[in-house]
Amino acid sequence: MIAFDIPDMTCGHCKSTVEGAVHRVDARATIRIDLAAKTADVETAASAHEIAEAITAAGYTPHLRAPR
Ligand SMILES: [Cu+2]
Repeated sequence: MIAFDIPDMTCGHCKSTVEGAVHRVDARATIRIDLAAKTADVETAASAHEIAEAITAAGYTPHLRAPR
């Protein structure tokens, strides 16, 4: 699992924008977003770098957390 903090994600619209960005990289990705905690957990075959770039291109600032 790849875990990101995305502090500039604030509402349901942000959530769906980030989900869409991840799914454009990997349509089979599973993404779990906690808006209160401003975190996104992603299960994907894509690399953390690819996912982070897509989220950045969508206008957000992902910070990779250490893998758990
Ligand atoms: Cu928003």
